Amino acid sequence: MLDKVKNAVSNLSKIAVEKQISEKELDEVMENLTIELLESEIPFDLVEQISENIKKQMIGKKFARSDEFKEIIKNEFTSTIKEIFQKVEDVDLIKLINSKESKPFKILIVGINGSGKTTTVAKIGHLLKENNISSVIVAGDTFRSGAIEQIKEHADRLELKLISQKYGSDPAAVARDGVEYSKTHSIDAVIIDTSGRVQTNSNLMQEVLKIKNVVNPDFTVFIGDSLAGNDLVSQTHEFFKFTEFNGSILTKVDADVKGGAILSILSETGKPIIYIGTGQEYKDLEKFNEERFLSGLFQ
Ligand SMILES: Nc1nc2c(ncn2[C@@H]2O[C@H](COP(=O)(O)OP(=O)(O)OP(=O)(O)O)[C@@H](O)[C@H]2O)c(=O)[nH]1
Ligand SMILES: [Mg+2]
Repeated sequence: MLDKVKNAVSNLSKIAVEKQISEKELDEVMENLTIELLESEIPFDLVEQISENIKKQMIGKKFARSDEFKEIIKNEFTSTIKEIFQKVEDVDLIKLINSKESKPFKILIVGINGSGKTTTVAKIGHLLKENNISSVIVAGDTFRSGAIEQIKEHADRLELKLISQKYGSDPAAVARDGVEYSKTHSIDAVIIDTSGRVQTNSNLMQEVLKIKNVVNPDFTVFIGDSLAGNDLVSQTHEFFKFTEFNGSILTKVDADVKGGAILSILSETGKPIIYIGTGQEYKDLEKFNEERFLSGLFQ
């Protein structure tokens, strides 16, 4: 992860140890570093902040060893990223569900089309089952053709009850059915899938808001495709504005991710990444590990 960042750091350290670096030279070097950091999809604000801090510590200094300079960069990255992590609350979905007294715990899944919502709904159903939490799935995508069959297949494979209506029906009504069913059958959790949308598609955004108003979810999860790169920043921003989601799940992290997107989501919203999707199987849902993310940056 973040190979580009590693290269930038190592190039920069070669220059600095050769001679004492002037402000002008430093500017040039930092500009290159900035470009490389942006290419690794680290959000602009953070790149600026990191670059400024490194510059302050660098001007006029001559380093005895290249390691010394690498340390400065590493420390600067680590402390900036740790600061972001510290602002984000730590959420354990399983604990949240178990601590809710009145059943069911309602989970609403939102995100743009193809981001991995339906797959993640199934993964969550599987995870809850493993934790002895009963759940039903709501086929809240009544819009895209094939969506109901797709989620039915997952529900059947997981042996979970699916609440659905026909195509074109009101997703908020289907979600309400799911909640009512759960109440009468003492089900612990309801997982509500929704239709994919582009973040500017206001009709679909209104649809999500209606579901929110009708069922009053306990936890709204934004599903972000980690391969969406910089577009993920604007998606996150738009969805957060409309839905005020409580946390996100980043999918497709098993693919070649540049990594900066993870920081975008956290710094944009201050809301936690509760899981990451690491494959297409039900078991491929892992807790996001901050320490592992950080240590991966400077392996
Ligand atoms: N490799 C990998 N593929 C994933 C992951 N999550 C989802 N996918 C794949 O991404 C594709 C889209 O997933 P869906 O779950 O259908 O996405 P969606 O958001 O429900 O899409 P729409 O219903 O069209 O809005 C599928 O081929 C999934 O198998 C993941 O964590 N890793
Ligand atoms: Mg779907």
